[in-house]
Amino acid sequence: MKLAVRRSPARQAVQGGFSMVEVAVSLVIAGLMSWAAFSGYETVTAQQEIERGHAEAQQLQSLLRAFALRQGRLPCPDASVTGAGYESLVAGECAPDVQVGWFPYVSVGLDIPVDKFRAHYSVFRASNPVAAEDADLAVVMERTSDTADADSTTFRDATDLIKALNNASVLPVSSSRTFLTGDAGSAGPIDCGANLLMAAAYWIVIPLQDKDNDGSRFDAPHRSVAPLGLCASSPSVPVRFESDDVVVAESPAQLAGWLRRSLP
Ligand SMILES: [Ca+2]
Ligand SMILES: [Ca+2]
Ligand SMILES: [Ca+2]
Repeated sequence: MKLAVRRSPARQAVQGGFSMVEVAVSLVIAGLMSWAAFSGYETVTAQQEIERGHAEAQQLQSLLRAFALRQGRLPCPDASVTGAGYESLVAGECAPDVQVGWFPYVSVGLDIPVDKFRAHYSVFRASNPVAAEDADLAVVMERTSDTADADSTTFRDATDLIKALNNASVLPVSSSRTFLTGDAGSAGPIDCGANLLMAAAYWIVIPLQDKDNDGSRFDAPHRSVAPLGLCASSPSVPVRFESDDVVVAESPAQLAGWLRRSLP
């Protein structure tokens, strides 16, 4: 049903004038709103991406821990240039000089993600000819003098990795092994040369965007070209103007504690 509304010619003219003003005003408002909506959208997207980066990093951390518990070692990095996703093994063992590379996605049962989520990964390695003092976390080794008899459940298992982690935790922090620097806050400056904060059993860095505009998604202090550095900023580092890299890491003592709590 239609309702007919009668208007006087004068009222129609006034109404026509209002309409033009209204149109002009509403155009301006619409413009402002879409501008606000657009910039808001960009902020939300950047925030969502960072949250997704954190979620990805936590998933990799969970997989890494499960791998450690099951295998009695940490995964070997993928040292290939392009990152095919496989551990860099030689005769079934992590190649001796491989401490850092791409995260070995395929070897731990994952698909390789898109570039902005594709992580670099470093593992702590300090081999020692005395097995009881060895701290090479990427290698399975009997470190607690168990023998390979049928009754032994602790031969070359997670307890031997815990031994290696304990050995690692008493070594002085060194720039020649996987380590963390500060967070530009309470953990001190982000300075891989001057602030060797602590040894890390491993670190994982997800690059997201190229915020420091050097042509690589990885931002300082994380190196993007060979040789990759063994240094990552502390996981507590906030998102900064010049870096949105997401870091997860654990000290040897932290990972040993998690393994002890998780042992059957
Ligand atoms: Ca053992
Ligand atoms: Ca970045
Ligand atoms: Ca960069």
